[in-house]
Amino acid sequence: MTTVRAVLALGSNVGASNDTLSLAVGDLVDTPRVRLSGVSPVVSTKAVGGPEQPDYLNMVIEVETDLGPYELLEHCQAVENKHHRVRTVRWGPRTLDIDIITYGSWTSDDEKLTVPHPRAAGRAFVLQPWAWMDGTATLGGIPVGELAAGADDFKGLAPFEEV
Ligand code: A4P
Ligand code: MG
Repeated sequence: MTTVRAVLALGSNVGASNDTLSLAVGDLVDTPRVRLSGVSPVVSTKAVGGPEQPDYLNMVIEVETDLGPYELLEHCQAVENKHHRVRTVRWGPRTLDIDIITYGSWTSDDEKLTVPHPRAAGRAFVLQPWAWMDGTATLGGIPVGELAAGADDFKGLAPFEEV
């Protein structure tokens, strides 16, 4: 059986986001077919794109999985649905979003599953937690920490602190 390392990005800006993120990580690995191999800190981020909306909490995890890429997408969407994800406007507020950022060295330009995630390389809310989780990570051959520092939303990115 082939095992692949995948990087997943989680985001939430509706409801008890910090709780949702930690429950979602538990749900994602609540199958022997997905094992957790890395967890980033949670960051508080300004919404990028979409309508006026609350700040997000974002984080990144790494998993080892024998699910195929489309099976992993279905699994991520089932966890989003469990956390009452409702799709209204594009880039609108959400209880939970889970994106597949990379899936081993597999690439795809299918609209249903584009990998690496087409917008990840320009988003500090994905890149910076990823760099903190894995200082050796690269995307398109460039260190993710370097990409994060060059992203438009890098300034003001802060670790989440519980109040
Ligand atoms: N899809 C294609 N490729 C992928 C992939 N690599 N991972 C398809 C996951 N899904 C992928 O996604 C729409 C469709 O994309 C899915 O049906 C799937 O088949 P969605 O989750 O329903 O909608 P979405 O997330 O609103 O769309 P999109 O375009 O993926 O949005 P983004 O690019 O993920 O942006 N600002 C901050 N600070 N933090 C955030 O987390 N997130 C977004 C969403 C915008 N601004 C944000 C944040
Ligand atoms: Mg999404």
